[in-house]
Amino acid sequence: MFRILALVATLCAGMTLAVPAADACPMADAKMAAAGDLPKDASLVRYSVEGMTCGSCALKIREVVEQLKGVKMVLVHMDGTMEVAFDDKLTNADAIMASATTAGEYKFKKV
Ligand SMILES: [Cu+2]
Repeated sequence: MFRILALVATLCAGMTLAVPAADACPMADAKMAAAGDLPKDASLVRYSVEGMTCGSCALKIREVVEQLKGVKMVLVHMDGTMEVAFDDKLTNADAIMASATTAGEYKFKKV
């Protein structure tokens, strides 16, 4: 039990933003994906993301972008970056950014 609590604390501490102690870390039970998990046969685009304040922001953006046809995988990192693997026959970097913008008050820039 203590090991699980320690792991959750580590995940929260790894995020760049301070989470109020009373709030549960929203990323605690989210599977942490790494860039190495991106599909090799897809095109890859990377964006900077402004305006994320917590793990829920990252999850919300990911859920929106994942809906876009042609998107294969979305990684939103709390350091303010997003990586998207996509099929370039079905979508493109501009369409991905346009869909991400509908997630809320976030600013995306291709990097
Ligand atoms: Cu948030």
